[in-house]
Amino acid sequence: MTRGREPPAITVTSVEELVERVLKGEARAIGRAMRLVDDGAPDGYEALKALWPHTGKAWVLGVTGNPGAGKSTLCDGLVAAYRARGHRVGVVAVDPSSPYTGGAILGDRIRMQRHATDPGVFIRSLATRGHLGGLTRSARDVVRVLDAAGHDVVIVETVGVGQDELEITHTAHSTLVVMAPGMGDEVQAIKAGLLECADVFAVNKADREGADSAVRDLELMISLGNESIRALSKTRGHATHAVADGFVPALVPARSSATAGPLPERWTPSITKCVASRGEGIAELVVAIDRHRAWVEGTETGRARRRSRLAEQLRESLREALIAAAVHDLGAGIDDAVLAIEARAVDPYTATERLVAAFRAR
Ligand SMILES: Nc1nc2c(ncn2[C@@H]2O[C@H](COP(=O)(O)OP(=O)(O)OP(=O)(O)O)[C@@H](O)[C@H]2O)c(=O)[nH]1
Ligand SMILES: [Mg+2]
Repeated sequence: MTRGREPPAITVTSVEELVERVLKGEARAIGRAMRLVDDGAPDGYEALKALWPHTGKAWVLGVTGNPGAGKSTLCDGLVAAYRARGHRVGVVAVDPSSPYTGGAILGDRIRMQRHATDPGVFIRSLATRGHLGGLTRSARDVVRVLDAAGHDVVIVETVGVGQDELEITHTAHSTLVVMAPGMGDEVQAIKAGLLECADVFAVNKADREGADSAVRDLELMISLGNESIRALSKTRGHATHAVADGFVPALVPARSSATAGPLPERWTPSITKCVASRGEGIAELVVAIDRHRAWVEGTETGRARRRSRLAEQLRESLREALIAAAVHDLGAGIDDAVLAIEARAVDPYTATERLVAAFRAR
């Protein structure tokens, strides 16, 4: 992990002390806890256990979209807007380390530089390379540390290029997808998986030509509903999570229902035009995010969505733990099974059944 602010090393004698200092919001303790958590160190898990009762207060905003769409510039504007409200803000910038963007971390830092010395803002970069336990887990746990440390809003910026990055949007309560005109067919240019995870759209770089047509394309896509998204997803081989998440866009203009009136049973993504580099549209974007938060917190569908994310996370960690336990307990039995399968003495299906039975019998 690379560090947003370089905290001098701190000496803590115990996990309890570290946790206590994180809860007080001490930047150096937060940095230390994040490193432990990111490394998957046993102390990191102990800290997370103790921090858990203090989490659940932060609103986690995922910000994603194509490389260079203006995500970091928008994040910078959002941080300023939330700070103006008196909120403490955490930012987790995920560097894709991909050929798409060479210096994302550098770019993110520069873009959010003006907040670097604000004690109410904690910026942390996560590199995608070398994450044994998975980037999603790492991002989620780092967000939890920021949450427990008293940040009211935690923004997670990721480039929406890979499955990992898409998965990260599942750690967020609201997902903002940033698009920019001038990439040809904008809606086509963006991944179908990204389209369907959007709660709020920002059409950034509205100072450029093509912003209005990008908005129209999005509106059309939203009004056509899930079918078009699913069709698009299929052609691109993405799994769809939309239905389970209660994302079934209604046949109404996108912008009207999502920003005013009583909360709808089904969420319709809103679209906000922005010029992030001039701070334009940020206030409207904050309103749109507030509205989505009100929906998640105020409707049964919204609450069910939050719960299904928790269930998903629990299943995932259960899967990891069970596999580790099985591999540990069955040991040589697995190697023997591989040899037997190779010799065609047993088929892989029966071998699996036998191994499961052996594991259960222990
Ligand atoms: N014309 C125009 N340029 C913008 C706007 N917002 C951002 N930019 C510029 O677009 C470039 C990319 O902005 P970033 O905020 O770094 O974009 P990003 O999506 O975070 O990029 P990556 O993290 O590298 O994927 C920068 O040069 C910004 O100054 C805008 O509203 N209009
Ligand atoms: Mg960026």
